[in-house]
Amino acid sequence: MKPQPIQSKAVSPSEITPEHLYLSRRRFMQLAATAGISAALAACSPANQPAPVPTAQASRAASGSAPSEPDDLADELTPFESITNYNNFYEFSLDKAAVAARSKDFRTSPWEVEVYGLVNKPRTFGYEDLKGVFDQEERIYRLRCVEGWSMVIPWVGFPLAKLLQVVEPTADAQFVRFETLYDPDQMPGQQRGGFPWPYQEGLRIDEAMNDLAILATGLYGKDLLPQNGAPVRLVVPWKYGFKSIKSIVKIELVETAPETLWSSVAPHEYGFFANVNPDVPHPRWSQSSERRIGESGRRPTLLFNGYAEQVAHLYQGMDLSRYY
Ligand SMILES: Nc1nc2c(c(=O)[nH]1)N[C@H]1C(S)=C(S)[C@@H](COP(=O)(O)O)O[C@H]1N2
Ligand SMILES: [Mo]
Repeated sequence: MKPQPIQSKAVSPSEITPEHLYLSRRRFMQLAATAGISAALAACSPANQPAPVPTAQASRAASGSAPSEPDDLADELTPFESITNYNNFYEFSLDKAAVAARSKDFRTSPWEVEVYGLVNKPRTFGYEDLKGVFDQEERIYRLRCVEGWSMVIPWVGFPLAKLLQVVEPTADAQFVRFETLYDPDQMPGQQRGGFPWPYQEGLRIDEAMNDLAILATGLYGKDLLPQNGAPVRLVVPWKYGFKSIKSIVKIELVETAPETLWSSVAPHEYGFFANVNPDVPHPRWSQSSERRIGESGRRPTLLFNGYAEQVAHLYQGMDLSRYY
C-alpha cells in the first residue's frame, strides 16, 4: 500500500494512532498550526520550533487563501514514491532511478552502530537499542542536494544530541565523524575506484548538538528503505544533502576535522561545512535556485535551507564563501 502524505486536511491528531505513527509534541504543534492557527503559533513558538519565514507561499497559507501544508514554510510534502525512487546512494548506483532496485536486498538486520573515540562511555548500539532508548519523533525537513534539486521529507528519528549525551564526549571532542557500512559484496559501487570508500562525513560538535541534527530511522511513519539509508542515517537539513550520510555503522568523536568523502574527491567543489547558501556558487553552477521535485520551474534557494533562525549563530563571524 502506498502511504499517503500526512496532511491536516486528511488527518486530525486524534486519528493518528500510536501504531500508525508516534506523534511528538512538535508534530502535534505542526498539525495544530496547519489546522488554521499558524499566526498564533508563530507568536508563541517555543525556542526549538522553527518560526515561519515570510514567503509568498507562507503568507498565502496564513491568510487562508490556499490549503495549509505541513512543513514550517508551508511547503507540501514530497510524495513517498519520489522520495524512495530518486536517490543518491553511490554505493549502489550513480543512477538515481536505479538505486531502489539495486539496494532492495540490502541486509539491514542485524545492525550495530559503534560510538567511540573521545567519549567517557563508548557504546555499541544495536538497531533495536536506537529505537528503544531514544524516543522517535517526526521531523519534516527540506532536503537540498548540492546538485540543485530539493524535496520535503517527513523523517522519523531522534536528535543526534541525545545519543551524544549518552556516550559523554570528553572536552577534547571537537568533531564527530560518521562512517557508512563497508561491504563491497552488498554494495557494488564500493568495488569501483575513484571514491575513498567507505563514505565518511563529519560535523563540528556544536553542529552535531544542534536540535535540528537527527539520526533518522524512518520516513512517512515507516522504517527506512535501503535506498534512503536504512536502517539509520544522519539528517542535517541546513546542509547540502551529501552531509546526510546513509547506513551508518560508526560514529567517532575526534579532535580535528575528519576527512569527508566529497571533500577528498573534489576539495575545491565540496567543503567540510557545505551549508546551503544561495550566495556561494558551486564552481560549476549557481546555487541561487533549486528544482523542487514534483514542481515545474525553480524556486529560490534559502540561506541555510531556510533554517537560519536555528543555525546561523553557529557560523557567526565566519566567512561563508571561504568555509563553504
Ligand atoms: N553513504 C552515502 N550517503 C549518502 C550518499 C551516498 O552516495 N552514500 N548520497 C548523499 C546525497 S548526495 C544526498 S542528496 C542524500 C540523498 O538522500 P535520499 O536519497 O534519502 O533523498 O544522501 C546523501 N548520503
Ligand atoms: Mo546530494
